[in-house]
Amino acid sequence: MSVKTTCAYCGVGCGVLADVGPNGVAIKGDPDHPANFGRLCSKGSALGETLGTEGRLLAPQIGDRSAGWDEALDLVADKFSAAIAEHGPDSVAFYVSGQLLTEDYYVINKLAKGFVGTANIDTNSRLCMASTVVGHKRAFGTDTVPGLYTDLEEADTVVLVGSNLAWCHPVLYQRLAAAKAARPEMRVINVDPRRTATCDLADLHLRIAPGGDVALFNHLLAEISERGLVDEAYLTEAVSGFEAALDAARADDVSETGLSDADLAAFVDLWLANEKTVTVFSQGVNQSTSGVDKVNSIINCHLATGRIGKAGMGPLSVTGQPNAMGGREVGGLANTLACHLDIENPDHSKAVQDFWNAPVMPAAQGLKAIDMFDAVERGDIKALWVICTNPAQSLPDADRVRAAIKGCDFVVVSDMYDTTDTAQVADVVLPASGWGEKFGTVTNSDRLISRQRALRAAPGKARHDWEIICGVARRMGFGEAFNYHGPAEIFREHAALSGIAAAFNKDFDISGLAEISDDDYETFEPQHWPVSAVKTGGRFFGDRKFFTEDGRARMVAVSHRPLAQATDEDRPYRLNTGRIRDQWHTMTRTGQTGRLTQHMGEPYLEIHPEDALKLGLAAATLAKVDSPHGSAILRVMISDRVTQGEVFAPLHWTEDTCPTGRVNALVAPNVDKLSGQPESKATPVSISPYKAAWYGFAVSAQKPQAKTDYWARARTNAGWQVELSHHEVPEDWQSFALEVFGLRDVDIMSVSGAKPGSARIAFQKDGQVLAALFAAPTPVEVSRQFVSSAIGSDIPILAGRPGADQPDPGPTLCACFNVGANTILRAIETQNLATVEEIGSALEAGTNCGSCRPEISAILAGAHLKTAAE
Ligand SMILES: Nc1nc2c(c(=O)[nH]1)N[C@H]1C(S)=C(S)[C@@H](COP(=O)(O)OP(=O)(O)OC[C@H]3O[C@@H](n4cnc5c(=O)[nH]c(N)nc54)[C@H](O)[C@@H]3O)O[C@H]1N2
Ligand SMILES: Nc1nc2c(c(=O)[nH]1)N[C@H]1C(S)=C(S)[C@@H](COP(=O)(O)OP(=O)(O)OC[C@H]3O[C@@H](n4cnc5c(=O)[nH]c(N)nc54)[C@H](O)[C@@H]3O)O[C@H]1N2
Ligand code: SF4
Ligand SMILES: [Mo]
Repeated sequence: MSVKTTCAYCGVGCGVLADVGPNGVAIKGDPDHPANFGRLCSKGSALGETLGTEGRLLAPQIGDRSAGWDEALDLVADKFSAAIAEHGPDSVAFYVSGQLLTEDYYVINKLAKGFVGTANIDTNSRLCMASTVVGHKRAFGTDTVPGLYTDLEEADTVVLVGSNLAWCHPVLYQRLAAAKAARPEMRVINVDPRRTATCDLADLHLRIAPGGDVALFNHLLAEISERGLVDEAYLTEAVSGFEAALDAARADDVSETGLSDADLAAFVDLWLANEKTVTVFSQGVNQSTSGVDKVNSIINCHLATGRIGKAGMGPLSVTGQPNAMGGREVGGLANTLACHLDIENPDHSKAVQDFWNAPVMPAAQGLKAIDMFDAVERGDIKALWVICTNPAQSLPDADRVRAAIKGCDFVVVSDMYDTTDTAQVADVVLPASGWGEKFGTVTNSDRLISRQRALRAAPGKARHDWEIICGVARRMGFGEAFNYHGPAEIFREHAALSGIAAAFNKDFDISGLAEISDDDYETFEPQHWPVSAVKTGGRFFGDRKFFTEDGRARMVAVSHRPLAQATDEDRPYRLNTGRIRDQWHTMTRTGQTGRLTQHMGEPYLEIHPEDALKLGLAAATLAKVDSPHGSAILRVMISDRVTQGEVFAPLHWTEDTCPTGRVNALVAPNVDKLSGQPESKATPVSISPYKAAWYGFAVSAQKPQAKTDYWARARTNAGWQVELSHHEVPEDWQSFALEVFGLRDVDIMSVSGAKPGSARIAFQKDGQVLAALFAAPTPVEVSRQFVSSAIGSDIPILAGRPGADQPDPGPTLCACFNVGANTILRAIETQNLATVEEIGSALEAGTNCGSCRPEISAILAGAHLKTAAE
């Protein structure tokens, strides 16, 4: 049976065909889905491998014990009701997620805003899309994404700003790559301080100074005017604020971009050469103390030239999470109301209250994420419910946030796992169903609503989020409003409410779906909103009408502001953070499959060669990174992909996978004053070598446990691996290793290593390797691939690498066909391969999901450089 569903991860929102068979779930891209037309990236293709129930929370947890649902839900309802009765509705808070389905998201907002009567409900979208939401509202009057994905393909110039599309929106990147291959005259510009995989497609890479984006787009606006390319007729008819925006732009200092005159001129020329220009932006723009201004500086240029609302042009904010857009529709943020209505507008509030038949509505906006956890820390929040997100890990100043949550009187977490940093400090953990078990709708970056469908029942007693929320709501006495039979009923209610919102001149109108039958909801095909009697699908603003009071778009006068904190002698490096190709956030799901952990199995600090030299950091050693908020220990990756003075670290590691790799322990909680979104990419830090007495690498069939200063654990195809390091050499390697592996009664294959700090030990039973540890005073040089694949076999593992007849494949690049970097390099050299396509034909690498193609291309470029130098 093939089930049509939507991918669990990014905002591209790819359609998936899942074939549920006796031996597991086979995943394919849905050829008919308008987001991906059959493509999937490495994460999407591996969805079937993440459905295991190992480690899943199977029953509600109260403290350290399992409990029944009635007891747990009664407790949650009682604690929330008691706090509200004693301290008022604003003494409770909800912190939710852009990974909830629209139906879940709608009911939790209805509960908080309409029935508890608090706007203290915020979401991880605060860390993600909040700046765009405010920027859109300032420019358009509503939070509207004007264009469609097809605009990217039709554009002649595509500018990517603060967006590593190749790794973070891989299928959209592939659509762009295919369009560029078909029309090589298309130009791509990448604006990013780092040289990322996305540069593979770029004709021009602007290595902008962190935070320099407003100055860049202000320069562009000034040049648009200077060169007489302002669309005067468009401005007269449809836009206000041009003069002030231009004055501010002219007054700005372009040197803040850190770019050369030649780069700036090339950028302006390319932007202006083609009317069909799309500017794509994401976290390099949003996660900034100037985030909202960055968004408006981009939109200003599109408005000044009238390049919006038509095919192949416009600003395009790509959303991160699968339902970031849906969250905006239901009014998931503390400063928004359902269906793009305004929480502080009494008429809007009254309309929603009447529709919900709700007892109370909050009069003002609630606490935004950072303020919410400050209030938790102060003890102002007496009961907190965290759903589908892990704030103790993903918020800035994460150690402090974790302590605040721990100190809160009553904390509930709804998650699929109870091992998350937040669940670990909660009073009650409720088992939620996850992707493949739950069903409802999500909306992607181009307003496409698609269905997620269940492939199987949730394990144990896990329940759907909407069921859990309604269970609590009923127990709090709000039964009538929360007696839903299923997601279809919730969807219909949401769609009906959107019709009421539309009467207030709002864009989000899906009232055409308000009477969708259960059957039609079941078979619902992906559809772009709006869906109403007036308009269905398509672009916005082609009619030159905006959702402001006077119907005109607004250009906003913005000026460059420096980053919140300057680097100085004590903290001379700027820490940039972001994502890697094959992991999703805190890895609770992508970390379940060895296939995805083989690309990058450990957190790292990317640092420029000159800086590494200055600091005495050798490749693959460990660095200690400090900020006033906390510290981290990270593997040193020396590379000129980052510029001097800037370092980059990925955000995915947690207490459970690498306790010293939690980068948010370092990140300062500075926020954009308008959006409340934190500047997660620009914290000043100091860096020093971590003084390791030894380094280790271990593999085992069972999950290893370590107590060393540094450890990073990941799944492999045959079990687990752990990287280790400590400031002291263990007294006895053998007992140390047995403790790490939790083994007893095993055969010791051999022990060697006369030098202090070095050892090679393997344990086996019945001739099969169960575990092995390699330790050395310098970073361990065994082949990770070989060693981890030896688990469960009788291969002589202690050699640490394959025999001469079986060359070491090196770190996995192609996750689909398990092809390593060394294999690719060897094939290039021995078979004289010159293109990514030729490598694909020879090795299959890069021929399925294509996520690794930019990296294969980088290896090719490196190999050719080497040949040229020889
Ligand atoms: N593989 C993978 N894909 C994902 C996710 C994931 O966890 N893993 N998460 C999803 C989510 S929720 C999101 S929000 C998206 C995020 O998608 P992206 O925004 O593409 O990802 P990031 O890596 O956070 O940051 C993008 C880039 O911003 C750059 N940057 C930093 N500072 C500046 C600056 O001042 N100006 C400019 N112009 N650029 C800057 C960084 O160097 C980085 O390369 O990815 C989604 N897709
Ligand atoms: N330094 C730094 N920090 C960042 C960022 C950055 O770029 N740099 N990016 C920020 C951004 S853009 C984002 S979006 C956040 C993401 O940060 P988080 O939202 O904290 O990260 P996730 O790992 O996605 O958390 C989702 C949780 O929900 C659980 N879960 C999955 N499905 C379900 C479900 O159906 N129901 C329930 N109840 N639980 C479920 C998962 O097991 C997981 O624990 O991180 C932010 N933090
Ligand atoms: S690009 Fe990858 S992660 Fe994003 S929705 Fe598509 S398959 Fe899923
Ligand atoms: Mo995000």
